[in-house]
Amino acid sequence: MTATKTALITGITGQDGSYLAELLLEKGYEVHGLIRRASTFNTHRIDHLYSDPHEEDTRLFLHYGDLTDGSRLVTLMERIHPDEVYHLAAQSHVRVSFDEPDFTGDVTGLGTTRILEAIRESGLPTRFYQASSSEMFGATPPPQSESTPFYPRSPYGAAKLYAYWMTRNYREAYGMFAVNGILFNHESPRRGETFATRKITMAAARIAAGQQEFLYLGNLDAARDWGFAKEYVEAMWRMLQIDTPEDFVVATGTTYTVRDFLVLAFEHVGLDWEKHVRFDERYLRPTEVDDLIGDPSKAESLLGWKARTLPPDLARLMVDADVARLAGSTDRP
Ligand code: NDP
Ligand code: GDR
Repeated sequence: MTATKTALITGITGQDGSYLAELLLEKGYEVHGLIRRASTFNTHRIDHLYSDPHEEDTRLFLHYGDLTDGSRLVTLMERIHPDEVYHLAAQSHVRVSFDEPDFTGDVTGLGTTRILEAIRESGLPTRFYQASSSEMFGATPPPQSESTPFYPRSPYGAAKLYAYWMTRNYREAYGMFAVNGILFNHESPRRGETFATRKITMAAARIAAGQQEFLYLGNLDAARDWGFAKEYVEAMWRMLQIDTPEDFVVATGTTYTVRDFLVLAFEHVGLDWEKHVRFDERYLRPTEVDDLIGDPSKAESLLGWKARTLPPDLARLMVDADVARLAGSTDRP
């Protein structure tokens, strides 16, 4: 098949990058991904998409690179000439950002500037997607929309807010097609194992199988607008297909607490969560985001995008996937 368009995905080895790569390959794109060199393999989420680059019909290409290495990003832009860049790479863990604020600012904040500069330097008409976050709203009460004031509550949220404004600035200053997708939490069986939902669904599966007794968690009262990652990458793609670059909130419009999610996951395997969950203060954050509910009406009307999977189904599908993985019936992420 001759590729229709060429895309570069940073963060292709992450949860969203893997779903987006699948979507773009299905749409006929040639897909390039930025990966970090590690001493162990970090490509398990995309291994099923990868084929020998010597084969003629290969449309997925991986390149070593790091967001802290601006010259490498310039070289890759010149080599790949992408029509679209989806910038998903980041130090994405909010709790970890309190331990590593400097690193998080460098990668999650400045990393965006480096890639925007690489695009500007290239002079190409590349369209740019920035993975902005509901964490930028932080302490501002819900519902949160594109016009809600920002009030980040973590080094991660502050770094994302800097990247948000840099994206807007490159759009306004240089006329670049650069957009912010302000995505609320989205989860899946591919979610990193230290994020709350996945920690819960893995524990539910392991406890039900008799392989674990207790699950240690922090704040159970925080409320989040949780959707399904596989659906959210479709919204990213749609944002780069419209005529005028604009920023969009992507969310379900519903809210559930961490405790609600626990109930949903544990009930699905017939367990009483209260017998198994223990508190550990190490999972608390110095400043917490208490309540997020996105208003996705702009994405619904201008992108024709609407979340289909809500937290009850999301919790069940994630638990089912972890139960299957534990039983060895699938190793597919
Ligand atoms: P993940 O943590 O699963 O993936 C992060 C990706 O970034 C990985 O591919 C990781 O590589 C890569 N990465 C990290 N640091 C660097 C670096 N220095 N140089 C190059 N690559 C790097 O995140 P998600 O898929 O969940 O999220 C995607 C993006 O969307 C992130 O920017 C996140 O902050 C943002 N976001 C996520 C939301 C969510 O609910 N999931 C909501 C709103 C925004 P490696 O595999 O080697 O670690
Ligand atoms: P979040 O997701 O901080 O919203 O950021 P996370 O799953 O880490 O936390 C959600 C809520 O759960 C509470 N919590 C715990 N969290 C973790 N990780 N581990 C625990 O043991 C635990 N116990 C309770 C947290 O305090 C919090 O209130 C995610 C990331 O994907 C970001 O990159 C993204 O930008 C935002 O979602 C939108």
